[in-house]
Amino acid sequence: MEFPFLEKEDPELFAAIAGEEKRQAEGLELIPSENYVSRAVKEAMASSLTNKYSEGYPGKRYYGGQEFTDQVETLAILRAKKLFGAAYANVQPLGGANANIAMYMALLSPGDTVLGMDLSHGGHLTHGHPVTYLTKIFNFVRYGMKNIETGEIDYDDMRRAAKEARPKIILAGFSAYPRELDYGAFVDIAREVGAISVMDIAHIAGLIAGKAAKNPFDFGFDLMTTTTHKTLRGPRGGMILTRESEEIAKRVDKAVFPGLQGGPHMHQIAAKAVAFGEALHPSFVRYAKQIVANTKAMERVFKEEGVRMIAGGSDNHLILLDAWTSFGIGGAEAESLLDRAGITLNKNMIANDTRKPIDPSGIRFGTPALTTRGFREAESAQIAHLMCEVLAKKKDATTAKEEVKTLALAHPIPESFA
Ligand code: DSN
Repeated sequence: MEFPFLEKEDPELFAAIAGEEKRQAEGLELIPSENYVSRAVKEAMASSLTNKYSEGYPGKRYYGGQEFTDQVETLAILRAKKLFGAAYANVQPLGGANANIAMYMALLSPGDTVLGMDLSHGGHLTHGHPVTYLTKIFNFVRYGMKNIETGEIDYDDMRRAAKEARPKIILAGFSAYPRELDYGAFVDIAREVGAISVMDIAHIAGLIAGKAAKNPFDFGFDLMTTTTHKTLRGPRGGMILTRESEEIAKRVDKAVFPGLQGGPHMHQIAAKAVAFGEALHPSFVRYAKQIVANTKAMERVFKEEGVRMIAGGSDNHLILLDAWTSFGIGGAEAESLLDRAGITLNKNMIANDTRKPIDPSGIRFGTPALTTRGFREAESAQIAHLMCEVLAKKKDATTAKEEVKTLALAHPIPESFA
């Protein structure tokens, strides 16, 4: 992307951005929560909408001059509802954590209980990890996997915990779990104990939108929270979707504004609208299905190589690999070795990890960004082989980097995404 004014007016800052543009173009991006957004999304983000204050919602604002911002936000809401089959959408949350916090504020009183997935089993910090301030306000009870080798969730234990703790929210969703959840079981348990069922779809929103994963709303979930910038391939931001309850949707709107946020970032909301429009296009179904096909191609290689994957493999866009058991190196060293080879991913705790978060046993990676670049099964398998060679120290990082560069150059970021 060209930045003619920035280059002239602030060369120091321009150099940093140019460096990052080059890094993204020449390396292979395997962090499963990252992607390349389209030029159209970037143009909306860079628009004059960033100049505008628009506290409130379409038709009910606290400042004048909202003729066009109302059009922008209404478009984003309409497209979000269509994409996920929701009756209501709030597109103002600034990110996924903000969306989850607003969801808690909307549905809970201080001291209420949430039943959510353990972080080390794939959950998220905002699902109740003790390092967050959320745990000073609400009570979090956790569930996890029954079988780490298959990824099966312990639904019996979840039911028992729900009956004992009587949570107000049963929260599904994850940031490092590679299997489909049994949504029917979540909804059944929530209804048995009178809880509201919420699914945090941040990681798989694009797979749901592209029909490569099931839609929790089809199973009766009450609410979904999400980011818009991962598999959904939109700008950095969040969103809250309500399946049918107007009363819940009104509580969500009040929690987002004025409860937690001030003026919405209308340039980001415009970019969300653009991304939702792209995700409604039939080509997005092909994209989402290719993400999963590419993960499966990597999974096959790791299985052949006898590498231990948490949950035994993947049904979605990400793989969690046990580097410690498979290669005798910690996650930090694995991340660093691959980084030097031009393959970017992140170290990650695994269930029942014996190591520390700063140097855990696992690495987490996935295929959304590679798929945007046009990688298919053969190249995905080639990357998995290369990763095994580097992690087993059969190939040094410098040699691997040449191979990575050749792969990256053969699959440049498409012009409409560069
Ligand atoms: N940081 C996000 C991820 O990488 O999954 C979740 O917050």
